[in-house]
Amino acid sequence: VLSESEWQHLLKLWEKVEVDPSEHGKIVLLRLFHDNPKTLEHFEKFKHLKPDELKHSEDLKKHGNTVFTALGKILKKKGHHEAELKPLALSHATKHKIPIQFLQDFGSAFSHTMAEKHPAECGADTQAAIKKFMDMFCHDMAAGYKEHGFHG
Ligand code: CLN
Repeated sequence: VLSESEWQHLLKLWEKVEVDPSEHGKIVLLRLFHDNPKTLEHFEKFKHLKPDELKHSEDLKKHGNTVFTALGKILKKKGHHEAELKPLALSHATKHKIPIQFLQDFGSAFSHTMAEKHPAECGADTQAAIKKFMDMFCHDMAAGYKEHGFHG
């Protein structure tokens, strides 16, 4: 459970993200694909692109926007995100078949990117809050996965 001040740190950071969600999403996804190339294999639409094509892909920006818009909606619920997580757990478990480990890797890529891009809004307290938030997200997604019989 996150404290009110931890949520406030995250919401303050998110104001920076919302200035350009597609660019933030793209940078985090590129970092994730680099750190764990297996994550890229799950994307039919990206896995055949060469590194340089991926880097300049408008479609990746579009997907970055999709992911970060969803993540922002979840974050703003400050833990009361059952309704937002339900469809995500369903699609990522049964359609995309994404192991929970990949969601954790996404959390690391997200946290590192934020620390690099927004050092002023991303001190030790905020980084700890990001970790708590992503742990909560992964925990709740894993619970959703189990309901669909996926033990990724
Ligand atoms: Fe994801 C599609 C949100 C992490 C792989 N993902 C979507 C959609 C989201 C979304 C909204 C579109 C609707 C849907 O299918 O459902 N993804 C998120 C959020 C996170 C996330 C939020 C993390 C916080 N997703 C992941 C990864 C995983 C992945 C851990 C691999 C690398 S990052 N997601 C997918 C795939 C799709 C998808 C393969 C389908 C993309 C497509 O072909 O359109």
